[in-house]
Amino acid sequence: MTKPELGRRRLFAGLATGATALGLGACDKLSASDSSIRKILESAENLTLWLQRLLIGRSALAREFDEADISANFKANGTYDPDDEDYQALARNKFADWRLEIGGLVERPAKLTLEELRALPSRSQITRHDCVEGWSCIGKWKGAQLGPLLRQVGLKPEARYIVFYCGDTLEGAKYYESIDLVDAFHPQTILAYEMNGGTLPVAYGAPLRLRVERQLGYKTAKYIMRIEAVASFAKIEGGRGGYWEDRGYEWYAGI
Ligand SMILES: Nc1nc2c(c(=O)[nH]1)N[C@H]1C(S)=C(S)[C@@H](COP(=O)(O)O)O[C@H]1N2
Ligand SMILES: [Mo]
Repeated sequence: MTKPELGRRRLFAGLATGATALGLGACDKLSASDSSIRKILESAENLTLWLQRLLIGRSALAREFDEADISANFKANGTYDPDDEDYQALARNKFADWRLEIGGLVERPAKLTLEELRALPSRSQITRHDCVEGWSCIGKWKGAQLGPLLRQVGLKPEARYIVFYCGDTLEGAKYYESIDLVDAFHPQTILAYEMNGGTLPVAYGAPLRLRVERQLGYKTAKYIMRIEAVASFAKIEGGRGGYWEDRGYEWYAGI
């Protein structure tokens, strides 16, 4: 996979130069009134998305590793023990009462138990998790592939994004995330219920977390409670498609 990596590095170098040319440091916050600068940055983000899809391909796999590469201590980040009452009640009962709700623009809304999820087409993968903070860990994940599950519930033609609603609250807001249908139907996009050969621990998102392997860690929603197919995420929470996106991170976090 050297070729895409080269392309990617060159691309990011180009984008970084673009941001510098605009006189923006990494930590500069854009005010809502800086709409022209915002538009340039947003078009740069779209460029990242489309160039990556062009260079790397819509279904190319993220690199997979060997058992020997698995990190001895996978860092738990963000929420690692939700203190939300409803989550705690579910955890106390070992998630026996937990159901994954699937709704929105689907033909057959569903509520699935963990048992039912485990019976769906699954995939195991050893991948590297890259956090935007600059650390990486390698872990082994097993879960239900999102694509077949979406086919089972039947997406309506207007559906363009899949939104994941989580059970944890960070500074007063529930965590949530979204991906487009290219990533949703990618073979490595799984709803993971196992990590490193055992049941997914609470610290890593029990009972179910998203693995989307060609994007940064913040896209990998932990503590998933509900999935919704939508035409647009403009009216959800802050309107930018995710908890961290609403606070300034890019919606497309390709790596
Ligand atoms: N529900 C939820 N999902 C989340 C987060 C969170 O705080 N809450 N943090 C994100 C971030 S920034 C990272 S790097 C990864 C961390 O996953 P880990 O704890 O398995 O390392 O989860 C992501 N998904
Ligand atoms: Mo992260």
